[in-house]
Amino acid sequence: MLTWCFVPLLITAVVAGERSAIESAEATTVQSGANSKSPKQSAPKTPAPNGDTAKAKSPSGQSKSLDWAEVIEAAPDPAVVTDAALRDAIVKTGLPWRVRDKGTGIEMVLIPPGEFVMGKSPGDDEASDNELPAHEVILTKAFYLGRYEVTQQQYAKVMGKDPSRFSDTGELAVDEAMRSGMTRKEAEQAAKKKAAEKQGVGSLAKPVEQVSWNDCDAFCKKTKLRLPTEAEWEYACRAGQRTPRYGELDEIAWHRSNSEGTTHAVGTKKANGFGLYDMLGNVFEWVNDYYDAYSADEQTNPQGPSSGSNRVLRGGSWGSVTDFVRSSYRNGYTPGISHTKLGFRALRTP
Ligand SMILES: [Ca+2]
Repeated sequence: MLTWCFVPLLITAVVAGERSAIESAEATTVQSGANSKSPKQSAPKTPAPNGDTAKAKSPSGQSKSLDWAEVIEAAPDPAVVTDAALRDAIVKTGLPWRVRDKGTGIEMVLIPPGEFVMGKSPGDDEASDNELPAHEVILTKAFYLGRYEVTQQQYAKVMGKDPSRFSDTGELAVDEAMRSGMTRKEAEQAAKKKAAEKQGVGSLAKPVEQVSWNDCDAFCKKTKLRLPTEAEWEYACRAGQRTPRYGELDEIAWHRSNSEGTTHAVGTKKANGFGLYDMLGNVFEWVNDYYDAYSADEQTNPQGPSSGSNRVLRGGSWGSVTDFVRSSYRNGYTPGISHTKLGFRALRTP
């Protein structure tokens, strides 16, 4: 695993560049260099058996059950969670690894407690000043995080509508049909028919976009889910890695140079070491925290600033230049704004 190294801090105010409205908000920053720690390790334990049960046994023999979820796979799959230390940390929680939230159908994986260095990765020359100072973060509680970005179908099921532009039922599809000579009514009917034919696949498996932070908050309040904190998001994204990205960019992420100007179905790029897809790219993900500069202090279960005007966006999008598509990249944006580059991922406390 990676070793801890110490880094001096420096804080520099940076003014956002003039790109598009969202892209300019993608660059308000701070930074440092640092190192790594992976989740605390323990000796390998015998994993709980896979199975369709609502319980998993911890190494101590304790069973924990979840009344809100169905278990898809009790123990972490070594082909997905390839790092033995991460698998041990997952098993040690006594909680099932891969579950489905009964209320929304959202598939989630268990992220175990651990420690990591949050902020600029060592030697990351694409990092901005707002990723500094890198600082130690301790997360003491396990949580379940959506394996994929929330999809259009999942969002519509809860909120009664799909605001996404890149959708067979969205305004873009209707606009295009009208340009080919259909009336609005005909275009809307055609879009609806196409969506029904592609139930669960195609554009319905694309991430929801054109959602504001407020929209995501409303979704969470209706579902007993919540947005991850900024620290939970980065810890989950890194999956024990201290590198700028958890894999080779084009293999893991849809971004400006490979997306052809649109979102893509979730889970079509390679997952990270926790089995999470599209943490980088596809749509930016709103997290719960207000946006502000980092502190150098070690923090335990940080919740972000207690007040502020902007909320944090993470991970870059289908429209982002490559330096935004990194594990430590961050920016703040007004919580009422929606955009085709903005979506989210849901978290559930066990
Ligand atoms: Ca994403």
